[in-house]
Amino acid sequence: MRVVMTARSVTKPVLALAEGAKRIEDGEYTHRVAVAQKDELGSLAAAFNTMADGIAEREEQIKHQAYHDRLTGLPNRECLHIELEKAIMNSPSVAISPILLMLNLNRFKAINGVLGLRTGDRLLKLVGERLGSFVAERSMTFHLGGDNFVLLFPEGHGVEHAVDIALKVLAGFEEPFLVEGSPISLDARIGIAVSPVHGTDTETLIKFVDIAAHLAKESADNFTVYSSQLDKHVPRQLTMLGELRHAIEHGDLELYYQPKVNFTEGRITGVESLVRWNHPQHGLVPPDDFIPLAEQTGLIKPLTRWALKTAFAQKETFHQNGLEIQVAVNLSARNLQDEQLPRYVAELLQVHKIDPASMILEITESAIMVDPERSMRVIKQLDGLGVNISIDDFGTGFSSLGYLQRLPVDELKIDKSFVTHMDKNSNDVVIVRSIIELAHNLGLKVTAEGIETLEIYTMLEQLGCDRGQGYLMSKPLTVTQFNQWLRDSKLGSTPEVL
Ligand code: G
Ligand code: G
Ligand code: MN
Repeated sequence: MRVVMTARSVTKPVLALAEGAKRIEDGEYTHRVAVAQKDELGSLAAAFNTMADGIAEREEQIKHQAYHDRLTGLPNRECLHIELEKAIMNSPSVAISPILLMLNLNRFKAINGVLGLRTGDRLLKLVGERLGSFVAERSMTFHLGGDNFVLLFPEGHGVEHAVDIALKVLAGFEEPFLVEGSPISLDARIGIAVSPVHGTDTETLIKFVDIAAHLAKESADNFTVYSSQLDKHVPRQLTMLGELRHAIEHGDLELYYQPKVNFTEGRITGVESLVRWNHPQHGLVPPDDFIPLAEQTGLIKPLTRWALKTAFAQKETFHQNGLEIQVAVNLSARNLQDEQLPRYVAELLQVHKIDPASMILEITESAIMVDPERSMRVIKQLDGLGVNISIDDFGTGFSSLGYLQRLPVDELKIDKSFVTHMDKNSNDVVIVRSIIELAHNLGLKVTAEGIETLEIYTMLEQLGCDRGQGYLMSKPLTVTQFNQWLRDSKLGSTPEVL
């Protein structure tokens, strides 16, 4: 009897500790091990809980550093991208849309030079604080580094509203800043870009507000509204929008397929599908020219459904021809907010009688970060169907490892920016090697994209990379071209075909 008691009072706390360790491994740091005993196990549990706190705190710090400027503590450029993306997606109408103001300080370099870097730093902190007093609820100040600040008003009301804000901010800068008792006047200049008149996507708006801010530096006025391209840009986008809708409905889009080689087997075991638009006047339009537009206008939903439908049907045809290859489809940020998507995918799996694991859905890190909770729900449902999930452009986003662990991911795709110059840049090799190790430690497959030379192919093979994709093997091809390529290439032989 006594023996049993002792065994129990040891196993239970040990089990509690093991459970705690498992949770930490899964990226959950808030769990506390409850072991009340006053013996060694009790102290071990206490030490364990302190360790969990430490890890949680460090993860918070790392996350904070990734998204905040170190000097002012304000959200940084990465954060601006995410917040602007959110603001664009959530803008309720054309009349209520994001406004961006970018503020630069004229001759700030000279101030730094004359008064010293410490005073310069002190001033930048004060500028950040003063800007904070102009942002009401739901608007934000960002510090992009140096003397470069951005104000984002997610629910703006057009150009006049933006100018109104700029004038208020400029008036606020007429009051000198006090540094160690001395008043210092700063010459603030503001650039303005407003959605949707100047652009409807994150990249464009940030680019245009930057141009406007540069113009403001040279200008007699101390603010400039972006405009030079306005007249050319907007009508073109509107025409494109109508044409794109037509293209989705009438089949002017086409899926191209880029082979993915399996390094161990030395043959093609997958393809990534990439959409192209056969435009009646402009010829073949690359996705970078219309995917952002589709993403900002809701057209991405029918576009992605079209891509999924086409890729799944193609997968069935490959299978009927005895070709067992995994087919990848790209999803956009907005698709991860679409809670109907998993059901659509489930239907396609059923209609085409496809082995779910032979389909792989590529999502980018930044897409997940737009609304992590909702994305997670959609991704988990997709995973529940048995389809594979891949993180695209891996290494370019800022998702924490905690997220990665909680997502049901099957593959990481190393962004081509790390791969394409691996032969000349040893930093790239370090990054690529670390991503491969990280993936393998998490039990994931790794694909390297952007392989353009045999040298890089060999390096990746030696680093233990699982799969590769790039112009060395082939650029994206039409189905007909792909089938032909597969017959001609020595990478094409599949056991099923032989
Ligand atoms: O094929 P490149 O082929 O130029 O593709 C450029 C970009 O467009 C890539 O980032 C790719 O992920 C994206 N893209 C290509 N096809 C699709 C698609 O069907 N859906 C989505 N959402 N993005 C795509
Ligand atoms: O979805 P993703 O962003 O991963 O899209 C892949 C993109 O990479 C497509 O635009 C495709 O055309 C492009 N691509 C594929 N192979 C190579 C390559 O070897 N070099 C370069 N520069 N681009 C490539
Ligand atoms: Mn991709």
